[in-house]
Amino acid sequence: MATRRNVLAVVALALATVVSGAAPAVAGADTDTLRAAARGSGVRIGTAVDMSALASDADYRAIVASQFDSVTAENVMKWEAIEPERGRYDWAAADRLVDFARANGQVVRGHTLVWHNQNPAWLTEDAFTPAELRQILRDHIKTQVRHFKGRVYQWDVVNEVFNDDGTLRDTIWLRALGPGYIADAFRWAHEADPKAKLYLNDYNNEGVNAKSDAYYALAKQLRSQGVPIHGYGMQGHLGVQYGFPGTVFDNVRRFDALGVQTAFTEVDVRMILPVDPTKEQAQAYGFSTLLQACLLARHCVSYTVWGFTDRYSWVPGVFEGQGSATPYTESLQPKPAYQAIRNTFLLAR
Ligand code: 9MR
Repeated sequence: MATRRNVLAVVALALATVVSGAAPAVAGADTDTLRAAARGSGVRIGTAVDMSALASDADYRAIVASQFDSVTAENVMKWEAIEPERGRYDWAAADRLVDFARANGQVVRGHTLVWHNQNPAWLTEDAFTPAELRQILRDHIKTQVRHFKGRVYQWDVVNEVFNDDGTLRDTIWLRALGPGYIADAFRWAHEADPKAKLYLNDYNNEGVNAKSDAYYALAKQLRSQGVPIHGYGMQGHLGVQYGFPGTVFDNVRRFDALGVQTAFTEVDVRMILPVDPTKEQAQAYGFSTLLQACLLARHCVSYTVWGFTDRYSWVPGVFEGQGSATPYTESLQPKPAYQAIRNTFLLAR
């Protein structure tokens, strides 16, 4: 693909472009939006969508529709939202997102089928036997994936199943079912929609480290056993105060070599407030670093920001004194990070 051949130029030029803020000229091309800049790159540009903002905020809605060609439900496809009581499914909000995406020519990433967080009380508070839990997990995965069959193109099948040291996270699933629950989850999802691409997904797994080593080993093992796992998702929750992992491309490349797709699934780059121009430039560099790794890889297919505006970002509510983590300000003005994402796509043309 021509785009991927040209992409080496990105590495050399992106930093200078990010710093100068100048957009590279692309003759005759509509490059006004992120989505237009990404066209032909082989990488989808996505955002997480807050469904109450989508319903109530027309400016927010217009940006989702115009700037992105992929969407992820920030919350409404999680277990507590989808199956609030055992066997009673509520598709309304998730269906609204899927319909919105279809109307705007966008694909949908499904997030998420198995997680230790945002589960309904009936699931976590009742004492089920291992056999019951296995049945519950199977029913949930099959019902949810079947409902969205053909409308959700990628699923985060298991989310955050490893600790940072590479050991498996202690969850109700691991305790009751043992590590085999991961392979089972992929098999059940695949049975329900054989065409959907099925992903592992986590945070702090962007560079080469103990956690991403564990994922690499798991992906290799599952592939060798014929388990239908197709993708490795890196959330990309970064912070300018920590610097950025230098081995992201090395990491992505080893999954490339396994024949596994990769995606950046929840990118945001927070900072300690107040905002200043240096932090904003560092932030732009962080966004662009992950996108460069994706553009350089053969099988990196999407890059999603976890909310595009500070108006609705999850960050200030969780990290006290931090914020400004997204590419648009609260008043929906694009930041240097926005320009950096756009320019990085344009440089890869
Ligand atoms: O952005 C989501 C926020 O609105 C929820 O309150 C939170 C609850 O855990 O989940 C946030 O999204 C998370 C995502 O689903 C998985 N990776 C980490 C994200 C940020 O916490």
